[in-house]
Amino acid sequence: MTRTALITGITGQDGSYLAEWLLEKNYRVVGMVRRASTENFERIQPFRDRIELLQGDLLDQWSLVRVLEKTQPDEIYNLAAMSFVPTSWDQPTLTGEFTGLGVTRLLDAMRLVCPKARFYQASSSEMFGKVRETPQNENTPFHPRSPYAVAKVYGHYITVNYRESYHLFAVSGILFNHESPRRGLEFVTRKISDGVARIKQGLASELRLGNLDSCRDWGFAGDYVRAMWLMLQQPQPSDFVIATGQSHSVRDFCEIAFSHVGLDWRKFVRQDPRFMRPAEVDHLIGDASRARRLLGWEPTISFEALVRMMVDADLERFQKRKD
Ligand code: NAP
Ligand code: F7E
Repeated sequence: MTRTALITGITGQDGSYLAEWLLEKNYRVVGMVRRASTENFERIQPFRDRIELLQGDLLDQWSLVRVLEKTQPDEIYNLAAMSFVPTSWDQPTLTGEFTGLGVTRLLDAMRLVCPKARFYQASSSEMFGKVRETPQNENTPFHPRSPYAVAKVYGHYITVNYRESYHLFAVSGILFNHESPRRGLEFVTRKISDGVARIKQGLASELRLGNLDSCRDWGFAGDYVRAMWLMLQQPQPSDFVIATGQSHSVRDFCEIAFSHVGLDWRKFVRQDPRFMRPAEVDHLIGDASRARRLLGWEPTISFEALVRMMVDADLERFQKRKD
């Protein structure tokens, strides 16, 4: 029988990869989108005619109830959030509404309309923040360092709480940074790959960045959406860390990205205090051994291959514009 999945945040990086993965598995895929004066469907355009879109907003409880009533999903993937960390200092309460309370609204709607569905919450390694141990696993205490991360901790615990209180199949995936050519342009990896392509094409002469020392465990988004699906196929609901187990600095990313096109990053990258954060997360590295053991999940793309993939995609984008 055809299974139905509802994805909130389908227009985002992960939503688009997850929709593709579920379509391959013959799911009926329904995406929840918020109303905008101009459609923002670039990432889902290639398979737009194979999915259904319904309007709803994490801020509006009844819109969520209506979306669930119309969809009657077997699986719900809550990927929608205000996901850019710096913006969360400028809009802390709105971030709390979307990224934190929005999770409760969706869980309550599910409890009312489809309590037998399975629910995935997009939790984040940012919750570890000022890390208490290295590497971080499912039992590492949280110390969030931004309003975004604080909201994600709330979203994480409300998911655990609804599982324990109401016996919902609700799980939280604690995903470390994952990137791709579909990453938003403001995140550091895409900012670098886009900057390298611009410089290579003669469209820019420098790239201004913030903290070059911070380290992240970066993987490929296409690999990470598989882990989301696997979590909802388990006999019992539980939470998982998803990561590569390798950490690199922003400087490392620059070095590989620039050298891939034959340039020396030191000639082009400038540090700019505008991109420094009021409180930084210095070093993240995940231990995904539980996911390897129980889900059979493995990343397939190395850090170096990821950097090259992103630079090549941006170079091609600029090349196409020229042709
Ligand atoms: P993204 O590209 O920023 O996508 C976010 C999505 O949320 C977009 O589709 C956006 O819609 C939607 N959205 C925002 N506010 C909404 C609202 N009020 N109502 C309905 N939809 C709303 O994020 P991503 O990188 O794909 O990440 C997906 C999820 O995983 C997010 O929750 C993020 O916080 C979390 N996460 C990401 C990473 C990572 O490294 N990528 C790691 C851990 C966790 P619009 O197109 O209308 O803006
Ligand atoms: O920053 C440093 C910055 O914005 C990474 C989101 O998907 O992953 C993402 O959050 C690091 C930080 O991602 C610039 O200070 C230096 O230390 O790419 P980012 P993030 O903050 O790690 C987690 C897991 C999520 O859950 C989030 O939703 O790079 N950095 N210079 C810079 N960062 C940016 N954005 N721009 C710079 O110029």
